[in-house]
Amino acid sequence: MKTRAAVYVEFQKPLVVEEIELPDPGPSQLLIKQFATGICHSQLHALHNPKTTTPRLMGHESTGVVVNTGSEVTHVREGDHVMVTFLPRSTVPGAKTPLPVVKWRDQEIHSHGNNSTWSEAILADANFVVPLDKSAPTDVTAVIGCAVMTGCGSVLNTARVQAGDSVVVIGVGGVGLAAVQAASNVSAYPIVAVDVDDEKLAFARRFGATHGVNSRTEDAVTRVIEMTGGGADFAFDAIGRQSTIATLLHYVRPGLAGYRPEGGTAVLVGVPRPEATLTVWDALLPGSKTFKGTNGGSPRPDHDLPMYVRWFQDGKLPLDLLVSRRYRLEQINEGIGALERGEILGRSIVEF
Ligand code: CND
Ligand code: ZN
Repeated sequence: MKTRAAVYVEFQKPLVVEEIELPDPGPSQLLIKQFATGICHSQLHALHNPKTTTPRLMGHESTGVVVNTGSEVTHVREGDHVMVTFLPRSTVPGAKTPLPVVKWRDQEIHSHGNNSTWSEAILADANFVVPLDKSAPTDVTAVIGCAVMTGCGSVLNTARVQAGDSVVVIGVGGVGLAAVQAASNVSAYPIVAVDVDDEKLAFARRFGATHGVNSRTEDAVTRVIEMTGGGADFAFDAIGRQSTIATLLHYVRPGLAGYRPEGGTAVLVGVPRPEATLTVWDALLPGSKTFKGTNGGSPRPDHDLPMYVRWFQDGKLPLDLLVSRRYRLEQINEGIGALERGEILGRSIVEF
């Protein structure tokens, strides 16, 4: 079928919205007519990476309704509402998911990752599609597939933060705010948001941050060490810049031999540049600290994504606050530009 998508045609040039052609679903695939999709900072990294080949389709979180399924798809049916994510529901080591061959201007066009959701309709493998209860709204839930899964999952699954643990989240954008909310939901304390923007720090309080530190005007590491009495149990870098990676372990408390030998844990959530480095000597070794990465919040999508929908429905995850701006597909470059300039509180979405 023919549909309209945002196509990244040429390096560093604005995307164009044009017709693409999707093949019929293969046995494990399904055709989804989309409701909404999120604009994640990871897409900006990809757009600015000279290694990203063009033409290419982008986007990795969305909601939609199933309009057609392949013969092997059993967990959802035509008419079901679904969430699309970028990590698989199940993995057979070594096995590869076949990507659909999508055509644009009569040539084959590549998908960025397992799905490309900046499109009115998509063909996705069933492994990346999770049912969305029909009682849930179909717009704000579009950010569950990445921002929420990654941010909340990094706290719940990767770090396993417990009640009373102290947490610092550096960078409170779409992903960082979800991390703050998950920390709040497990009763972590204090929950310190660190950002370069006072408005974003104030916004983070609405997701459960108990303190805010502007790292542009204060020495954030020193402030967090003071607030937490020696360093946080957990620090999350939800930006991934060289400067934030380099300081991340300094926010975390050292272990104390003979008292509490294990140090705190730093989790890298933001996507770093491939050449990013970490100096391990003073930051890691003497304090017996742990440094971890997280791929999408170490999720089990079938379990985690519906849980986040229930959190929203129970008032424990304000997705209607997290989604602060809405665009049409034709405005995709406006949305990308606004995120780039740091103008988006939380996350923006494209509605179809
Ligand atoms: P978004 O742009 O919404 O948020 C970034 C936040 O960081 C904003 O609030 C900024 O004001 C703030 N900020 C920028 N520079 C600094 C600084 N030097 N110190 C403190 N704060 C700063 O981004 P997002 O939430 O969409 O994405 C955040 C990161 O997470 C980004 O690197 C993205 O690629 C990554 C990510 C990782 C994964 C994963 O699987 N690990 C999945 N999705 C996104
Ligand atoms: Zn993302």
